[in-house]
Amino acid sequence: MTTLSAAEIARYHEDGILFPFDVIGPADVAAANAALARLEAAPKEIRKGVLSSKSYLVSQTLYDICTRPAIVDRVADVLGGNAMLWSAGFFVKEASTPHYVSWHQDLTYWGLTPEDVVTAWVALTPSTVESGCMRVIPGSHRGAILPHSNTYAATNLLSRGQEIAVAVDEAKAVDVVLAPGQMSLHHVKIAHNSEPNRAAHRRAGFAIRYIAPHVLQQRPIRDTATLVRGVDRHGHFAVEPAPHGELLEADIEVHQRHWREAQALMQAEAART
Ligand SMILES: O=C(O)CCC(=O)C(=O)O
Repeated sequence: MTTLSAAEIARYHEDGILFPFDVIGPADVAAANAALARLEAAPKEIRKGVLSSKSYLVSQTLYDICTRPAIVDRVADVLGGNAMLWSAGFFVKEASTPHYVSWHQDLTYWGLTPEDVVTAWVALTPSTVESGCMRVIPGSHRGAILPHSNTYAATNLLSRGQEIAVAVDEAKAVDVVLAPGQMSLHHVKIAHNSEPNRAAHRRAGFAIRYIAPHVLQQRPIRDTATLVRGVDRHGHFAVEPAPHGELLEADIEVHQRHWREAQALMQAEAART
């Protein structure tokens, strides 16, 4: 078992961030990058969805990574023992491009309560200060959800360009530098961002989101998840089927059902703000 020590668990709850952990080897990193390339080459009408949400529903390779003990054991430790896989998607910045991620807190938009939600961010290429690694404000998850606004900035990688609408004290920011195959764990309410990639190589990360089974989805959507550790005594999320291969039609259909519903809800919510 790749469990966390009591001190590491305490540090996660104190800081809202824990890294680095070696979780997948070079062959897995290559397989994950190949899976990413397959999704990037998928037909336009499904591409955005499979790259940004529940990617493991359409790829056995990605499902395998999301269920790896090296990741799930540690995730379960910070979630209190049981863990469900809720979503996963890629954050890709090509070499020397202006794309960035604005300061935000994930919980603002996800409708999940309580806050027992964690992201395992797995580096698939070097994630350095130069290539625009994630930056976090340790401890910010212990404060309130800050006001956010939708900027829709063209080079913002977030779907609505959502951004914390008050000043963030960047002097407190910590660079989450990761080598390929390493992961960080970040709390759903921690303030985080990332700058453009100034390096000569692509920066790619696979952000895998996990929840404790008692978490509830408050938004009006039939949400789904996959139990990956322990027991689910709550049944708050419909059970997801495991994928049967790589981008197979039946798996894509399962994925698209959820994606279409999520998109419709997001548009309705955006129209109200
Ligand atoms: O990969 C990045 O630069 C940002 C990742 C992020 O916002 C997230 O995983 O919640």
